Parts: sequence; structure tokens; C-alpha cells
Amino acid sequence: MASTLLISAGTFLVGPTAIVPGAAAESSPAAGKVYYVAPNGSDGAAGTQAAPWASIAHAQSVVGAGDTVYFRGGTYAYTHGINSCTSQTDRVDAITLGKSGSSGNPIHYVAYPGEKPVFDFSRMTDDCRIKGFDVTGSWIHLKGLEVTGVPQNNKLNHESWGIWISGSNNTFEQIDSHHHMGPGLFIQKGGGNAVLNSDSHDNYDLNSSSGAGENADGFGAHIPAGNPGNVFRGCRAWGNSDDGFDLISAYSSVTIENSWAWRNGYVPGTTTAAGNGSGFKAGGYGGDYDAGAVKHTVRTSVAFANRAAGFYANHHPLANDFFNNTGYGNHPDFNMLGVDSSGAAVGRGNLRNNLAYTGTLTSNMSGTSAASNSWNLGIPLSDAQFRSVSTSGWDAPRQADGALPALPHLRPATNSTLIDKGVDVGLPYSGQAPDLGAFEAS
Ligand SMILES: [Ca+2]
Ligand SMILES: [Ca+2]
Ligand SMILES: [Ca+2]
Repeated sequence: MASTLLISAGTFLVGPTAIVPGAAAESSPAAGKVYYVAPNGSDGAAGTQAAPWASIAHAQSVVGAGDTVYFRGGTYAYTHGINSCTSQTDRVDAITLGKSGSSGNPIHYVAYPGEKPVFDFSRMTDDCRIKGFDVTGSWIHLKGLEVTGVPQNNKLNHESWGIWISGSNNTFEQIDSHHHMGPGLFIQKGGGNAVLNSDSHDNYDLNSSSGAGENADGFGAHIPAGNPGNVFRGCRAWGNSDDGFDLISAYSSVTIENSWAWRNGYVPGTTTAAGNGSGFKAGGYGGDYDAGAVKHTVRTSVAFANRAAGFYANHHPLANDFFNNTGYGNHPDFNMLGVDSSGAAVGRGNLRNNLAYTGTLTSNMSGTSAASNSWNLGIPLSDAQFRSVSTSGWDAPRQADGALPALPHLRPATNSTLIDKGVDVGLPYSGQAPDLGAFEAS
């Protein structure tokens, strides 16, 4: 199923072709030069596998469009930004990726196959807001990097950021962003960015001036108008103190698909309430009606055990599409609270083939377009409808190609009454019709 959905971005199709593990980039005639960086390298070296560089900053100064930089396994530790705080509310970057590739020839910064490069920002001492990776360029491809520990070193700001994006047509693939004092990955502007098979977890902004935990989302896109094509696919967000995925104040449409969100809204690793706690917060503009609202899409995704809603409209002024999602044990599973042009609360959402089970099922459905969902069809639900209802193991290692782990959890059991009860919404399915929920029985 994943392969049928890997459709849109030329960036995505070109990148992995050049860097399939075991297939050396230099063997591809379309590929550019290949360089190496290692924790024990030297920026005065040649940048070869035998004599690697030490820093991504130096690599960037040399590379051009179509080139590949391999990062060997180990820890790349940062203690201060490349610029200095001019005030306690200023911003510094640990790493700025400002050099762009080009269409069909992105710059690749990727893990050496089978190894895990870890960018550790936990020892940064800058007394202002910090961005771990500040991606201002376009046509850049990051793959297989672990990014962790961006701190807040004072209590005067809302958050720091693991990865901040303001460029376009970038690809973030198999990124593991965690334990930041702010969002794991945040798209501020730019279009055509693809976040693929990536994880963001255990982020907690303890020192936020707006309240501890209120801003550390797993993934966010908060983009101006004119920035279409941002997508999150195959991503997981768990244990973040605010929301799993957050599209508040986004004025260009965003798609989230094949993604999972669980146990957001708590101090990580505890049951202590922290920030907002939605799995998928699909829009909104601070609670007010906004004539610039756009439609987002959330589909084939799973939310469970979030402190608040699994799937939340967040006062969105128009109907987003929610297709083939599974909400399990959220509060509620689907909350379609919207706002009309007079500012009154109303249900907003187009919902098809969704499945809500345990927790509170729905709220604010009056005013939505909801059909062929489990609660509309009155299908009796029980644990026996599923191969498993376990809430453990969702953070298991990914498959070799980066795909989500193949788990039995919340998938239809053989002969489940969830099978073939949906309607065609343009997504792939097997059998006579789509099944209800995020997983199609094979
Ligand atoms: Ca919040
Ligand atoms: Ca949030
Ligand atoms: Ca089916």
C-alpha cells in the first residue's frame, strides 16, 4: 500500500534512487559527487571515505546540486550556535542548511547505510531560542539522521525547535527527532516539502513562557498561503507534550497520511497532563473564523490514547477531509469542532470510512458531512473485530526501507465486520470495497 501512495514529489523519486543502501551513489550516472563526514573526521581532510570531514557545515560549503554527503555513525555534538544571541529572545542556529540543490538534483545529506549518525544538541548553552537544523534552502534531502536534545536555556520564549523548515521541495526521510524542548519538526513556510517515514517523540518544552509543555508538537506545518504540497507520510508522533501533528494557522493545504499518533499531551513517559494533547490537530486559526482557511486532508492514519482528541478540527472554518482513519481510546476519537462565519461553534469535516472504538467516540458532529463511518453504520465493535488491540509496540523499529513496522494492532481480524463496509474515496483497497479504519485487510 505504501508504494502505491508514493506518488507526488520528484524530489522524493530522485533522491532514494541515488542512495539505496548498497548501491553506491557514484554508480549512478545521474548522481553527483560523493563525500563523507565522520565524528572522528577533520574538515581539513579530503572528504573521502578514508579521510572524512568532521562537520556538516564544511560539507555544505563544498557540495553542489546532486551531490551526496554520507554521515558515518556516532555522535555529532554541538555546544553553541553558529551565531550569537543578541538578546534572550533572539534565535540561533546550530546548523543552517541554506545551500539549495535543484529540481531533480537535490543535495543529499544521508546516513551511511547501516549506521546511525546522531546530531546531539543537548549541551548547547545559548541563552535564547535555538534551532537544531534550520533548513532555509530548497531541494535538500535528509535521510537517516537522528536529531536530539535542543534545549530551552531560559524561560522567556515559547519554544526551541529540533528541525525548522522555511525552504521548499525538501525531503526529510527516516528522521528520528526527539527529546527537544520544542517541536521535533516544524514547517514555517515553503511548499512541496515531504516528511516521509520519520519519527518525532518525547518532545517537551518545560521552559515555555506560555506554559510548560504547550508548544512541543511532534510535527507541525504553519505555512502562509501559496505554499502547496507539504505532506507527512508514514510518520509517527508519540509522547510529545503538546500535539502529535499540528496544522494550526496553515494557509496552504497539507496532507497527512499513513501516520500514527499516540500518548501526546502528557509529560513524556508519564500520565501527567501537559499541553493540548491531540493526535492530529487539523487546522484552526486561534479559534476565530478566518476567510483564508484552506482544506487539509488526514487519511489512513491512527490515533490512540491521546490525552485529548485523536482527530481534531480545532475550530477550523471549513470542512477538512478525514478518510479511513482509526481513533482508539482518545478523548474523543473524532472532535469536529469548527467555527462558522459568525464565529459560532459548528461541526466541520468530511468524514468517510473512519473507525472510532473505545474512549469517547465523537463530538461536535452536527454540521459535518459524515457517512460510512463505524458510528454511522452502527456496526457492533468488540476486540474480536481486530487481530490485536494492543497499545504496545507501536514504536517498534521500522522496516528496512523505512516503512512503518508491520503490526497486527487495530487491523481487521479475519471475517471482521469492518471489512468492505466503506465507500470508495479514491484510495487503494482490496476486496469489494474499502474497509473501515486505517488498515485494509489483505
Ligand atoms: Ca499548545
Ligand atoms: Ca500544538
Ligand atoms: Ca476491503
